[in-house]
Amino acid sequence: MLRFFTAGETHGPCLTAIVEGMPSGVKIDIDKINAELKRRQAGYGRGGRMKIESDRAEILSGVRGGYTLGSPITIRIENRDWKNWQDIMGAEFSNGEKSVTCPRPGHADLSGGMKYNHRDLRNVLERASARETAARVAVGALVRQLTEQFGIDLKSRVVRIGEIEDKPDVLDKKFYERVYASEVGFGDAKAEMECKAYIDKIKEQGRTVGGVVETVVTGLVPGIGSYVQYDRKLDAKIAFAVMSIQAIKGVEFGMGFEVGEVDGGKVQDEIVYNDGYARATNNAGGIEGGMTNGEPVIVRAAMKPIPTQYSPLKTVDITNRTETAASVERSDICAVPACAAVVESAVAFEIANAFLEKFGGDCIEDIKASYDAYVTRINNF
Ligand code: EPS
Repeated sequence: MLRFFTAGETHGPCLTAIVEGMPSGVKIDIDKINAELKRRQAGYGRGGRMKIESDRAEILSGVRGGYTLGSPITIRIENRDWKNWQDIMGAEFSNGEKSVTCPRPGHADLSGGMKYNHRDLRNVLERASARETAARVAVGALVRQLTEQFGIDLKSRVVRIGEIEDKPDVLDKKFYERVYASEVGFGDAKAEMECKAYIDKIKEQGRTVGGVVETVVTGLVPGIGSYVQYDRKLDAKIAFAVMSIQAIKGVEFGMGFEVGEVDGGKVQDEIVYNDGYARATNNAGGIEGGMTNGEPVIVRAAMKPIPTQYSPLKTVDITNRTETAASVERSDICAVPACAAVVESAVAFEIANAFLEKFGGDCIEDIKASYDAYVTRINNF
């Protein structure tokens, strides 16, 4: 079983992740982790922080000479902004400056302050910040280096940002090349231009904007996950992981919420046989009964607009309980393209974990033997 924890405040010295359960003998390319971190930092509408940071992963344990040892893997990402916050965020000394007492609607500020009894809401937002997703992206980029050896690939795109939608005809290699080169994560150049103008307009209004992102996983054999117990269902695990990402408000698979709008003949995917079992359509989004069915897994997530509004909303100052304007923390206008990289990483982790649950072993050789035996058996089914 794979597990991970993250630690770190957004203006602390660094973010740290510890990943437990990676088998031994997996070749790790740190450049692949750094490429995903870079992707998470990009996108039209990001705030000032991304100009300061240039996120890079450092592996402190569990990997030797480019191969996993089977022991816990520690990843560290330095916060370059720390040098500007040492006197405020130090573990041994804080001058108490930049305190926050006007909680932002939509952020963890107020409930977090009440729960942990913090009168300075900075103590909440420092950890609640989406900066933490850098650590999760590093974890996803690490563990998918195991599943990619079995032909499992993940790709993501932005479906919509606010009012602007990207409507591709086909999700082929060329389309994703355009998506990965696009500042808004769209494949269509005209929609991208419209979207950038739209984000500019939102910025002028002092507002932020959310959107919808989609991750597609290919190369999965049928039978990953299980129907026998609620907490072994792959879609449930993916939904949990994706919902746990800051600002995510909804998760759907395949046809998603539309399944409630049409009859069953238009929802269920007919089974066909061409040199192997397949589905004529993929409305299920690759998962039936909590298990992969061999079709691509399609996950979409809705991200709400980031809480900090440059034209602030109403709130209450916790020092005197009077109505006032919410505090303005440096923030992003739109972080939807970055969110696509984060969702992809969360999905990558759950896929790797479920893969190991099915083919688990302590070293890569045992996993390969188990995988090959299973593929041979189901090919004769
Ligand atoms: C983020 C870093 C943060 C924010 C943003 C995401 O850095 P800072 O607070 O120093 O500007 O830019 O987080 C939020 C807006 C939030 O509300 O969580 C990052 O690294 O992605």
